[in-house]
Amino acid sequence: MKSTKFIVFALILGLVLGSGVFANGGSDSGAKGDDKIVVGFSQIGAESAWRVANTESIQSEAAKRPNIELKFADAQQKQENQIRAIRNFIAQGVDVIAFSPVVETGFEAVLVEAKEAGIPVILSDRAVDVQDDSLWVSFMGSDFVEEGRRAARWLIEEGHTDVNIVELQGTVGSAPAIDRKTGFEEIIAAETGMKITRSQSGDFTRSGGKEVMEAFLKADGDNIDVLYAHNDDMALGAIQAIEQYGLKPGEDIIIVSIDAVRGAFEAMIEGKLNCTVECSPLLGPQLFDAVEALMRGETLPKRIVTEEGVFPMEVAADVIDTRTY
Ligand code: GYE
Repeated sequence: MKSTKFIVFALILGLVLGSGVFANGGSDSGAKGDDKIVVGFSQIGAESAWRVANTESIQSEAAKRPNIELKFADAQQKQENQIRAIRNFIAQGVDVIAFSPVVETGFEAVLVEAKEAGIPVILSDRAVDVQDDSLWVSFMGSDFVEEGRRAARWLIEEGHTDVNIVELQGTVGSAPAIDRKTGFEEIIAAETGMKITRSQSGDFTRSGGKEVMEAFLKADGDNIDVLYAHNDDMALGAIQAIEQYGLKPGEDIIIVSIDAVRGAFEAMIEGKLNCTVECSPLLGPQLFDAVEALMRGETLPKRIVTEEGVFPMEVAADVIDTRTY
């Protein structure tokens, strides 16, 4: 039923475009005989500095490669928009679909549609939770569980082991929010003095981080020793909330977050953020290397992990100029 509908739709679209989009799964960019690899990328949105840098990396890398045509869609943090974008890519007969899934679950049906249409799917940055792993060819991005562990280990190494911790979680149901919580909890489990007293989502945004931190402070102000934020943007929003509340971020409340974006280094130089764990958004080059390898008929590794470090405030001033995002 679905495939009949798809064929009818494809025929109509093919007639409208009249450009052989479906014949070679190639480009509809206009140039005759041009054999570009058409990649449909569904991005989550522009919720954080990390995401903006990730989009820039993907778009600028695509622009550098004459054999690549990128179709880019911004889902504004909504899963339904992502599903719609992926369906459009399938209807257009792109060669490869890549996307960064806003949440882990709920993508099964559309991934089956892509598979039935013979279009390989690469997961970029975030993973999906599906039974059938053959619905995607490769997942490239960070080890979020390890990032959570690194944040916790840094606190322990610095002696912050008798502390009440508040946690600002990322988007509910997203791979980084789930995994960063898991990794952090795994490490602090062995420390009886380290307790997460409050934990809520700030949706990975600066405004979300500020708002939730205000509520934490209102409820518990003097009993918060540490803030663990799943990304820098939420930590930066929380810093504002802490200052407005009359406490000193980085001193009265120790703050560790994840991403290592420029704003985090600036906050560390000002003494307001204590540590950031790196999560690189610069996935463009490896994404298009993978796309090209796939089109040459190579089998991609199922998992490509990004290499990353940890930056405490003491090194911020020395390192900031080497940061590119
Ligand atoms: O940490 C956060 C962004 O998926 C790793 O998404 C990414 C996360 C990143 O909004 O800042």
